[in-house]
Amino acid sequence: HGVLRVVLGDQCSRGLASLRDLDPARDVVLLAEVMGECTYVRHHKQKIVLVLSVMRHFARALAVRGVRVDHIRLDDPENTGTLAGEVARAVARHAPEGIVCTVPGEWRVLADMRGWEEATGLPVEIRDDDRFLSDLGWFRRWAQGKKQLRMEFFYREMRRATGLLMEGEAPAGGAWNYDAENRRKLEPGLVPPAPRRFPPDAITREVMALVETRFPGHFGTLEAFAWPVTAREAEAALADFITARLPRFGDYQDAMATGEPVLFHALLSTSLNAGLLSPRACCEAAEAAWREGRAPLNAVEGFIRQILGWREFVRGVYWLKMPDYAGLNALEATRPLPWSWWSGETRMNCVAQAVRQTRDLAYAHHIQRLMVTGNFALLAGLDPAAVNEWYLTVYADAYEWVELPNTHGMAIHADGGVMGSKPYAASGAYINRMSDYCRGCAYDVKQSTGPGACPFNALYWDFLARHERRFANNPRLAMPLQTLRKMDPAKRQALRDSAAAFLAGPELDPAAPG
Ligand code: FAD
Ligand code: DLZ
Ligand code: SF4
Repeated sequence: HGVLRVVLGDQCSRGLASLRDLDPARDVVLLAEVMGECTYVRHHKQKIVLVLSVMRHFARALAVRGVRVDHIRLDDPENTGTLAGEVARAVARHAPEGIVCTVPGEWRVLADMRGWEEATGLPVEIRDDDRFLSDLGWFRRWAQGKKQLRMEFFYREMRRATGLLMEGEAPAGGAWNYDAENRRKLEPGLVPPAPRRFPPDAITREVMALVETRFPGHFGTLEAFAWPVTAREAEAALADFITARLPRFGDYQDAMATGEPVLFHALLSTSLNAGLLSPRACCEAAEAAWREGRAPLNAVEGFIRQILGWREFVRGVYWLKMPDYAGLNALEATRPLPWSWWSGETRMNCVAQAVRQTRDLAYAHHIQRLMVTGNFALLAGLDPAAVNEWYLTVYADAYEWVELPNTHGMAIHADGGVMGSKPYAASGAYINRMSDYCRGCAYDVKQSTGPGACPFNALYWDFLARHERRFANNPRLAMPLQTLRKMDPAKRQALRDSAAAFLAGPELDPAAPG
């Protein structure tokens, strides 16, 4: 009668808190594949394959080490379909003296977990998830009394606390942030190296077949599935990134290019978020590459900032602000999601590229998420709940703790400025500067009004005009707002008419054709 140790699909880490004092002679580890977790949003097929395959590989690795594993498969005829149901059944099977879990990555699951004690009549210990570089109590104290939470200041504290890229008390190289050097467009002739792929093994192939039969209507295709599904594969993916792409990660961090979905990005978020890779290992590998002269400081600092800064910061914001955070809608946006976000059928080439790539890979890099679909959602005033659901559905790395602050906060400003001091609104000129998409587009990025004009242009001015009063005192929007105020009224009206015509037109149709 040992302890029942519950491990969720994104908790498949050797050092997980709830596995730490495991007694192999007495305890049982429960891993449960359940319909409820596969369908609370209609996840991309690759995400379900990823999570279930990671669970199956992890269960096998634990069993090999002599741990008693109770692994419930999705197609087990007795499967109740919920985590709570499977915990109850496991309690009946093993009669443990208690249950030990680790705080999950979503508020929804934590609320459920808090009910397990009453449901089972057993003590349930919910341990902090310490697979992060910061601690939530510390974040809460750091945030206390601050009018605005700024990632940059949090990040500096984290650099000091961890010693990463520090030279004594000073930041390596003399500056905290080299973002200004990270703004290059992909030059013609520069071909990014193909990232290492991890083709499905027998276990993954079995899960792929299961997912095709059980979730045929879910978004996405499986053909290109190549994600790491074990810790060993994730380490190989990290090594591949550090040698092949990190040196140019900084320069091209904001670039977008047709047919180049990855560029010099890491492709590590699925592994980090599922628990196959530790954030510290990623940062240390990058720092070592710099110290040994294998990668420049702007690249290494930029990469470490994403993990040590942004990733930790969004998690802090999520747990600080939930559950109210999810319901915020500061800009009172209500428009339904256009069907083209599922079909990829839109004349806007940048959006079509992002959606089609997302369908095939369950991946888009940060600038595509933020400045193409995110920017579109912001400017067109798409309903935040629908936008959030889309982002949580379509990316293989999406769990609410990281998806929600990025979407709600960074991309669409639904949180009214908790995450960022200004909305990331941009016209077509930004996308044209950072990508080659506009060359292949049916719309003209140089035009602002009329049916052939890039929709981002009129939408941008329309957005500012709609929210002119709200942003009147925002210093970071002072310049464009002044331009708007000085604009010839006829021009301003033409922009607003163009935006209105676009928003009422077929591109925004929420329903599938036919
Ligand atoms: P790289 O660009 O190579 O970055 C390296 C690592 O840094 C990533 O693996 C990731 O762990 C971390 N990172 C970078 N930016 C962020 C960020 N803003 N927040 C948190 N971690 C970051 N990331 C997710 O992991 N899950 C999500 O559901 C998610 N949803 C997003 C939604 C929107 C609207 C936006 C704008 C961003 C979102 N991001 C999300 C952040 C970021 O886009 C992805 O982490 C990144 O694209 C993953 O690809 P990569 O591993 O190649 O990242
Ligand atoms: C995402 C996911 C999926 C698709 N399936 C399962 C599952 O069958 N069993 C499980 O324990 N976890 C799964 N997960 C991950 C959970 O949804 C995740 O733990 C929560 O979203 C909290 O991050
Ligand atoms: Fe996107 Fe506008 Fe460029 Fe077309 S012209 S690709 S819609 S930014």
